[in-house]
Amino acid sequence: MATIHLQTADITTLHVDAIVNAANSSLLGGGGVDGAIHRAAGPELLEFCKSLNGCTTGDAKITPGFNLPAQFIIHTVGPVWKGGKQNEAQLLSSCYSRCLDLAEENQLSSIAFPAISCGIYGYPTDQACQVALTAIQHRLPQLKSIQDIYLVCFNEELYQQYTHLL
Ligand code: AR6
Repeated sequence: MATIHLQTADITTLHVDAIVNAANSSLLGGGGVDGAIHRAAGPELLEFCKSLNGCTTGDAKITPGFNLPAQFIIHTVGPVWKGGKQNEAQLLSSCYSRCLDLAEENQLSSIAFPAISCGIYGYPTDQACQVALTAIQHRLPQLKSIQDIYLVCFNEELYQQYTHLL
């Protein structure tokens, strides 16, 4: 059974098989963690992403990590928070699930998630952490290659939320 770890870090520095990017549907870069990942991975990432034809909300696509210590980047598109009645929870859950699918398909053993949708997309942190944990815990029994799942807390509030829930 895979282990869930809480990690306070800049996700771009992690030596894991894959880091997850909270991207937008163009997959062509942006602010927040997306901007940090593109800066750290280098311009080859943008060139590669141009061939992917974007990504729909709740889905994910994998690329090499280029200059990152992580071997792969799994780009997922979280929902924009619109009050909670626009299927946001299901879409956010799908992001975590699809990222785990891609990690398994590529036989990866470690994956690190940022708090998808919790920045620019405005998802309330407490609810997003609950959705993330439920989605991951639901999948734990079926995971074969994944051994370590890192929930990366970029700020203290996130760390407190996850600690409270775990
Ligand atoms: N390492 C780990 N976590 C980080 C880092 C980092 N280096 N930088 C930010 N975070 P956000 P979203 C946290 O806004 O809400 C982009 O423009 C941050 O504190 O990056 O899904 C995309 O292109 C927050 O908890 O992603 C999209 O347009 C979490 O990562 C849009 O933002 C997610 O915040 C996506 O918005």
